[in-house]
Amino acid sequence: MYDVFSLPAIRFPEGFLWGSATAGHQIEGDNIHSQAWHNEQQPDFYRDDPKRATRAPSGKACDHYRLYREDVELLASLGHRAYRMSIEWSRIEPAEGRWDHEALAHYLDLLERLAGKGIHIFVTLHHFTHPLWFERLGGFGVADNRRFFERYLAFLLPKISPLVSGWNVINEFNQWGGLTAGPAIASLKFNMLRAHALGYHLIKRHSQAPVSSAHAFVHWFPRRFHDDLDRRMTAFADFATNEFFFHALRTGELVYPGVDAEYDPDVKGALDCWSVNYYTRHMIDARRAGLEGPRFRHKELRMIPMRFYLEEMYPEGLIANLERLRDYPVYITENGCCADDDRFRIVYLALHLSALHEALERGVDVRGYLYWSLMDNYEWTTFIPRFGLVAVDFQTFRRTLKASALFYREVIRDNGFSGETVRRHLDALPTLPQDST
Ligand code: IFM
Repeated sequence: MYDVFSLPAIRFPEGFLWGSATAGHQIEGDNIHSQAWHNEQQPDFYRDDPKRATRAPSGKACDHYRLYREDVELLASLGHRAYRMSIEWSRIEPAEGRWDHEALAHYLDLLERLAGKGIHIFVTLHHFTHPLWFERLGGFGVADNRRFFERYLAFLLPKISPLVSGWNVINEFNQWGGLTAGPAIASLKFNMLRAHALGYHLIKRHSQAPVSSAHAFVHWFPRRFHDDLDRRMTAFADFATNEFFFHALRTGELVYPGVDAEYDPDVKGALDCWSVNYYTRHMIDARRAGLEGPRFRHKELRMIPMRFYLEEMYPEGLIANLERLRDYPVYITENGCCADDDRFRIVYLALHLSALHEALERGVDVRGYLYWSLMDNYEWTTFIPRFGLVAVDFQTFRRTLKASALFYREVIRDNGFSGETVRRHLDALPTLPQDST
């Protein structure tokens, strides 16, 4: 364990943007026209969990669609100056070509309230979910379907642009398909790069605010550091999930293992900043079919009562990876942990913010940090991983501040912190149970 009480005092640059992030489907509730909602109703949804111990449908999630006014007040009371949220395409266009003006008015009211509090708003235009009708047409898997996304953006962007201070066209598509090579996955990734570029150029017609797509930056490392095969496969994993994306946006070259490279001038330079979501590191084992290794046994501590892929904390990964992104300003658009013991979140925050500061000192132009997530929410198939600074009771939807929210509020107020700040909010270091599953 690190000694977070002895961390040296750090201060971030003047004007550094502090805040938090959420996504529509994970907090709003009743997102009934989306493909995700539809999938959650199918018996097949429980195939990996026949006893329904961990999986659950999103249902009312945090009931944020109803409680958004209170949530804006909450954000402001916690001192957040920036907020990343997504707009649900399936609410705005529930049936093909039919616009729901009430849903649009809802989002405009939310954006106006946030702006009224002086909060810098980052909007994600596609955060994993889209209308069921679009999914049934093949979604982004069909290249020609980009025209539906284009039509939606052409409707939405002029209306919301004056209120938006930063854009993510698509969330984390760089990880889709995992560590597979070959034509099917390459074609999906190329489609997504082109959908990103389409969004980028459309936004530019309406907005001066910086545009990117949020990149899930996974830090891969070899199971056996001396082993050539593990190291080569680690390089492959890094290319398949990270580098293909950076390379395409920098050069316009769409390169992926198993297919001929393509060149698309619209993709080249289609970004104003890097938008980085960073959580943990992941082990690569060349001798396993899926390549993903286990965790180090001595680090198999459980932060929540289920196996979860985001449990191996590695703050240094922020430094190593951000150093690869020196050519544009960087926003951390997600970073967080899902421990039940909130004290661990304070440790996680203290270490990751220290690492982030070190990346700044090494010359990376980091402009802001958005913690994932403002509140406990729906983690796609389950409510068990709790990422929130604010606890949500999923029966009553009551919000309760955690100690980490107060720690983070002080970090924001002081534009930095020291080991002393940590001590004021953390009575003792957390202990985590060893994996027993
Ligand atoms: O909850 C997700 C989010 O939707 C995308 N990034 C990772 C988070 C934690 O798993």
